[in-house]
Formats: sequence, structure tokens, C-alpha cells
Amino acid sequence: MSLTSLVAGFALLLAAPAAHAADPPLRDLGTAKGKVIGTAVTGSKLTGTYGDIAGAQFSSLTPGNAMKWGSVEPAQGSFNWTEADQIVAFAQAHNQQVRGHTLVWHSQNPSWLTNGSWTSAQLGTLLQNHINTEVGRYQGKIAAWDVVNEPFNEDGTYRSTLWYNGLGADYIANALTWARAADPAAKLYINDYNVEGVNAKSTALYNLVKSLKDRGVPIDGVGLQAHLILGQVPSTLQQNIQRFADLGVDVAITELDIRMTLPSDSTKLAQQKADYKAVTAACVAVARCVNLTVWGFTDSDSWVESTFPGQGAATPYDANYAPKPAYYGIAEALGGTSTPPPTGACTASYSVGSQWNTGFTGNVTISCSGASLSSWKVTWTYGAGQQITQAWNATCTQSGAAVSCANASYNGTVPDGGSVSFGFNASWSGSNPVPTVTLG
Ligand code: 9MR
Repeated sequence: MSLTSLVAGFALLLAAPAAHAADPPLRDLGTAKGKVIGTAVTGSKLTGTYGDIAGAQFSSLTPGNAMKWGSVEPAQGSFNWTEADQIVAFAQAHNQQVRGHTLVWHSQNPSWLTNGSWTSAQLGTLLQNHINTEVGRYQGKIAAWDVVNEPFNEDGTYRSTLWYNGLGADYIANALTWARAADPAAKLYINDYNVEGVNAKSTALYNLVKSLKDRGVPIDGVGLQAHLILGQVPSTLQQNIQRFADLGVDVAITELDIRMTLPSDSTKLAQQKADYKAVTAACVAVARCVNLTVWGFTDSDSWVESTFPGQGAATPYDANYAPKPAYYGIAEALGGTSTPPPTGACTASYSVGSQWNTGFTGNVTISCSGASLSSWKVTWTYGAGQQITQAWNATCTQSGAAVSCANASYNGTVPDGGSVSFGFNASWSGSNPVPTVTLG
């Protein structure tokens, strides 16, 4: 007897509407307020639901990694533009801006560069050539470049990096000047984290921008990354945005995410909605805050969980592409009112466990996040003559192809953050396709 084991699943969302169908999408709400709404993306994922949402909801894309030096020139003189080109092409096809990220950083540089031993003159030439090559390649296609990323320490002193140590503080002015020469139309930014509120670091950034402007160095904007912690939106965010605007530069929220201790629950998700709404409202309140970009729009494409163990759920969509309350926090701050925030969702997923020549064992799991159930019923229609012979932990009936399984007396409750499973044996012949299950 041959025994095959298949695991296939299909989940159907209950209660949460598909946000990519929400009306109007974030990008349109943003346009009405004079704001460009963006997301960081991974090029290889820009198909299917991920691509649909990225294209429909956002008017700006930032490559999460694809334009970093280590990505585009892994070996000296050997370039790989594949993912960066793909993202730019997707953006053009969807009438979106691209934020180029990033030209001069201490991190994600190729090892040939960081391990090399360069004179100051050589280092300057390498940097100038890098900027010429990358900015030149995308000339006319990039709305804004994060020219310099993360130049400051928390106390407002310059970070000790390859660039600062090798070239002195004027690496920043030079990089901006070279970028301007390579694409006169692109807006040029300095981007950093923990500069959202008024503090020593943001004041150092402020003083730098002021002195660059005084010297006639091209600087068009500052990027406030905004990697925030639940409940900790700085109270001085709007004031800080305003003081940069008053200096005569644009401001962008470039990498917004708001992380929480896992697991998420409805209380945390409600706080996260309030936080997203507050950040968006601060940008809406200042005319020169031109772009608000989230650092990944789904919890399945976020850097947070791998970097902060036990933390996550930081983006506006859950890992199954259902919009979270945070999504509606952004929408509401942009004037959207049409869709009430969902309180959460319960899903049912069907999988085939063991399968043999005449029969198989199936499993259905009902999971809730931000919602709960006190009873449940799962239905599906078999497409290839399968017939349930026995079920456990549920009462199942089958009439023709239609199956209906309701909770047993002891397992109707599915708590927020919890799940319940039931199993069954069934017969099959010919083929055994996985049905679409409905929870209701
Ligand atoms: O999202 C990026 C992640 O995939 C990379 O592993 C990480 C490496 O440092 O960089 C992430 O993006 C960073 C961005 O380029 C600059 N600001 C902080 C971001 C999060 O680390």
C-alpha cells in the first residue's frame, strides 16, 4: 500500500473585508490630502495578493533591500540590478513613485568594500562612482533618494562609520552634491531613525540640514523612519515635522511600523490603530510632510520579528493580507470613513493528512485573532465524490457533495488568539482536491 501525505490548506476569512477592495484605497485618500502613501516592498513578491495590494493601495514604493550597495554591486564592478529594475517597472506600470533607498550607509555594504583598505581619496572616488552609477541608471525614474542613511548616534554626534572615519563629516555634503549632478530632478533626503520627536538626535539632524542649506548644498528633505513601539508615538512628532518644514525642506515618514509584544490581541490592535492614526495625522497636519511610507504592508513581510524576538505584528495588514485596525487608523487620518474597522477575524483551514488508496484523514482548524466564537459551523462542497465516514470533535453531516460540521458540546468556544480542530475519515477515488471551506 502506498501512503502519501499531503498537506494543503485553504483559509477563508470571516468578518474582515479584503482591504484591497476597500473603497477608496489609501493612495486615493492620500492624494486628496496632498500626501503620497508608500510601502517598502520585496521585488520577488510583487505578484498575486501581495502585488494586488501593493499596486492598488500605495502610490509610492521603496525597495526594502534591492537598491542597497551590497545588493547592486556584490562584487566590485559586477552589478545586479534585477530586483531594483523589477520594482521600478512595477511602479511605472502602477503609476507609482519610487523612493530610492539608500546610497550611503554603514550597513548592507558589499564585503569587498568594507574589507578593503582604502585611502581617503580612493574611498571618495568609490563613493562618487557608486552614486553616479546608481542614480544615473535610474535618472528620471526616482522621485526621491535617501542619499545618506542613519548618519547620527543617539546623542547627536556623528556615527563612526566607514564614510565618516574615511572622509570626515563632509561625506554627507559630497554625496548630496554628487547625487544632484547625477539626477537633478530627484529630491535628495537624509534619513534616520529615532528622530521622530524633538530630541538630541533630531536636533543634530536639524542643525546639519540648516548648515547644509546655509552652504548651498543640495538637500530637499528629511526622512523620519518611524520604527515605533506600541503606545510610544512621540508627543512632539508634529512639532518636529513642523520645525523641519520651517527650515524649507520636505519631510517624509519613510519606514513606519509599530511593533508590539506577541501575541497580538484586540486591545493591542486597537492601540496600534490609534498610533498609526496619530502618526498619519501629524503628517496630514503639516503641508510639507509629503510622503508616508510603511516598512512593509503585511506582517508576513516585516523585518521586526527576526530582529526583535517576541515582537511583531507591526504593519497594517496581517500575515494573511487581512487589513488590521491599523489600516483603518491610516485611512481615518486621511479622511476615509467608508469602512468600519473590523474587530478581527476567525478563519477555518482544511488540510489532508494521511491519504491511502481508498481513504484519507482530514483536519479542519478554526483560529481566531482579534475576535472570538462561542459556536461554529464549517461547510464545504466536495468536488470529486469524497464521502465522510467518521468525524471526531465535531458533528458532521453530508448530503450529496455538501458537508456541514458543527462544534461538539465541549468545543464551541474559540477564544481570541486560540484555535480548535476537528478531524474526520473519508473515502475518495480518482482525485482528492482540497475544497474551499466556509466558516459561518
Ligand atoms: O527591511 C530591511 C531588512 O530586510 C534588512 O534585513 C535590514 C538589514 O539591516 O534592513 C532593513 O531595512 C532597514 C532600512 O534599510 C534602514 N532602516 C532600518 C530598516 C530596518 O532594519
